[in-house]
Order: sequence, then C-alpha cells, then structure tokens
Amino acid sequence: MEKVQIPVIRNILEAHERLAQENRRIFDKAKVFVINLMSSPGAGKTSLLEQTIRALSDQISVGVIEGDIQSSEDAERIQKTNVPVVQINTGGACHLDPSMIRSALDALDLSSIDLLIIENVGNLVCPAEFNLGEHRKIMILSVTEGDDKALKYPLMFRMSSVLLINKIDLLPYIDFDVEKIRKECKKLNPHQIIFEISCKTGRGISQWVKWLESELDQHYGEVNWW
Ligand SMILES: Nc1nc2c(ncn2[C@@H]2O[C@H](COP(=O)(O)OP(=O)(O)OP(=O)(O)O)[C@@H](O)[C@H]2O)c(=O)[nH]1
Ligand SMILES: [Mg+2]
Repeated sequence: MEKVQIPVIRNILEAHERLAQENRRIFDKAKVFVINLMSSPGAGKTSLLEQTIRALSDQISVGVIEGDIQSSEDAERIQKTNVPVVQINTGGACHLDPSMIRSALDALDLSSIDLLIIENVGNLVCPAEFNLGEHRKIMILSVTEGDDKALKYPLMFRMSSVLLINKIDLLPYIDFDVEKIRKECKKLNPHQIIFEISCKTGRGISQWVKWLESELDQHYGEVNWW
C-alpha cells in the first residue's frame, strides 16, 4: 500500500513544480515581474493591492490575479482601480496552484503588463507550499492575528522575501509585540525584509513601494524603463 502512495504523491508535486517552471518561462518571455501575495483571511491583501496600484499605476502597467474559494468581491474592488484583473474561484481548494495560474493567463494580455500581482487564497498554511512560477513570495501578517504566528506557522515566514506587518494603526489597542516577531523571523529567514504598514492610514506604504520599485529596477536591468 505505502509503496504505491509515495510515488503518486511525489508525481503530483513534481507535476506542480514543472507547471510552475513553465509559468516562470512564460513570465520571463513576456518580461513580467510576478509576486505571490499570501496571508490569513482578512490580513489586508486586497487593501495592500489597492494602495500599491494607486502608488505605481501611473508609472508602470499592473495586472492582478485574484484567488478566492468563491465570489468575485476582490476582483470587483480591483476593477475600480482600472487595472486588468482575473478572478480564480478554486471551488473549495485552500490555495492556488500553478495550473490555475496557467489558465488565468489566457485572460490577460501579458505583453502590456510589467508587474503581475497574484493574491492567493486567504490561508496561512497551504499557499506557501505551492510555487506558482512567481519571482517573489510576499506575505502579510496583521497585528490582530497575534505575535505567535511565526512560531506556529513557520513555513510561510520562511518562504517569503518580505513580511508586511499590517494594521499597525491598531497597535495601541492590541497586545502585539513587533520586536518579538521581528526576532523570530530573523531566526526563520535571516534575509527577510520587514515593513510595518497600515493600509488604512497609508503609513509605511511608501517604503514597501520603494522596495518593489527597486526589485523591478533590478529585474529589468537597472534601466529607467518607465
Ligand atoms: N484598521 C485597519 N484595517 C485594515 C487595514 N488593512 C485592511 N484593513 C481592513 O481589514 C479587512 C480585510 O481587508 P482585506 O484587504 O479585504 O483583506 P484580505 O487579506 O484581502 O482578505 P481575504 O481576501 O478575504 O483573505 C477590511 O475590512 C479592511 O478594511 C489596516 O491597515 N488597518
Ligand atoms: Mg482579498
């Protein structure tokens, strides 16, 4: 029994990885920089997208893929910012996988997009296990979730280039120790960059956008391409 199950599981994971690599080839050929935005439900992914698009969209072309189990609420919010958006409904799956992204690409004109942001399904666990072909994984932790989350759900913290600590406007009302989480993240992922932000007040957003601009700059070869 075991002898059968193990290779089957490995085959599925290998197939996902192959698809993720194919997606990456498509992104690189079209010269699109792609980020995979992950967090628990409600941490502020769509709010961050709205802020980021507002800050960047008159310099570069942004596109968005929205991942949710059900509904097109988030895609409708993004549509109001006038950037191309595709909604994926996973119909129950708690994360996006690379084949879903491949299908969504058919509905986007990659030749007119510089930065593609994928909002993953709200979930602090499974999204971190699947490469989608993105160039960077980015995660949000909101202060209302508690400062023990890096210890309890380490994988996403380990995999993400950037941690955005969101809803810092609520810090006066909540026992959340920013230094504690910074220290734990340093152990899990010494190269991770951490920004403290509030999508409500806009605090810290310019530092995040500056980081993103410098990543785009490096990706496109240090030229002033916008
Ligand atoms: N106080 C405060 N509220 C925020 C902040 N950022 C987002 N919110 C609120 O948090 C709620 C969830 O924000 P969303 O941006 O929809 O979160 P999400 O991660 O996209 O949620 P899902 O897509 O459902 O996983 C909304 O009511 C936002 O207005 C913030 O910085 N401060
Ligand atoms: Mg959302």
